[in-house]
Amino acid sequence: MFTFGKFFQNTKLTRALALAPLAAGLILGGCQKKDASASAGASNELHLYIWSEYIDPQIIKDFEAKEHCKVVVDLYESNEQMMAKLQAGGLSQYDVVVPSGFVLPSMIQLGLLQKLDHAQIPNLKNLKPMFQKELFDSANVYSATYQWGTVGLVYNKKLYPDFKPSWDAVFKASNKVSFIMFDSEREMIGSVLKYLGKSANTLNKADLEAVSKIILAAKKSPNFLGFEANVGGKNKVVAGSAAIAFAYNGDAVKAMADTSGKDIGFAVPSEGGVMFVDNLAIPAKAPNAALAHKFINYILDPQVGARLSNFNQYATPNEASMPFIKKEDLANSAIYPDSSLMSKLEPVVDQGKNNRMYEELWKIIKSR
Ligand code: N2P
Repeated sequence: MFTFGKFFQNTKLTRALALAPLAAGLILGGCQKKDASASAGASNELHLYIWSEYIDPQIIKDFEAKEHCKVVVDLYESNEQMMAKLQAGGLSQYDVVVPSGFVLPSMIQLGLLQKLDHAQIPNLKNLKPMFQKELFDSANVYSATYQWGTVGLVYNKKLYPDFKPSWDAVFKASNKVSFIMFDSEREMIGSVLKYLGKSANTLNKADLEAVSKIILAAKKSPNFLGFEANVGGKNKVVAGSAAIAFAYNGDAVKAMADTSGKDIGFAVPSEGGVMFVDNLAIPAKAPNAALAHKFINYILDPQVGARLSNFNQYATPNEASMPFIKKEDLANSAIYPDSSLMSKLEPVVDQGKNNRMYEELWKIIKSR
């Protein structure tokens, strides 16, 4: 069980070990060169490939100080972008990636990830039981949950004073406000399916056709400003260059706090929406898997996990972090959905070979 005493003891112990004047080849820390075949310069570096705006920079600094290493951060804006990069040489460039649960099975199947060594991640036990046995990767064989959240609409109250929490706020043809749709295949399609009262994971052809009709009609609107992934739409709404956009909840809630006075709002529409569970994972050919395991274990520390969620304003999957989460965030249903919102949320799940149906639909949506 976690106690402050143990936390400080461990920290001291780690420092003492790292500073001990041992011969370089005998040091047990994670940052030293441990394998002669490791690529040059990778010996004391962790290459983290993560969504933009998804980690407190201080967490990275603290990890660097603890492990006497350098963390090199590269950013992506969507699961699709991350997977394409891994498949185009990135597999041996990154030590840690952060995929959503619904792409994990495909990544595992494609051989993009390596199994986690649980002996090196004792903090896995801190995850809430539901995340230790989650839908996407039961028993955390390849992944450890990072954060979870929802997709909804972020809007600028000055540009959209009569906003109502419905997907109609975007899709009603008579709307006169500028809008941005989401460049995230499954989450965009899934959100429109919820608008139609369908499962976000349906494979029913007629339902999928109805989705493409709605999105293609919206694309023709003079108010459509394009597709943006991750924080792209949120940034335009904050800047006042778009009235409304699809956004992940944490990014929008954080924007509301960071830009107070700019009148930003967020809601998951009343018809319901999709949720995601993001995970830490190690690419199959990671140059520094030992340090990657240390990083994952560090993130799962109760205090560090709380710091992560308190900064990001995404929900923590870490039970041991709960006592350290800001009270006002715990009470905020946009971060920790209450039971009425929860009943309207559906996690996007992998559909195996049938993922192809969404891919084909998405190609049509993007190309027309
Ligand atoms: C933070 C990234 C949110 C993650 N900007 C969505 N899966």
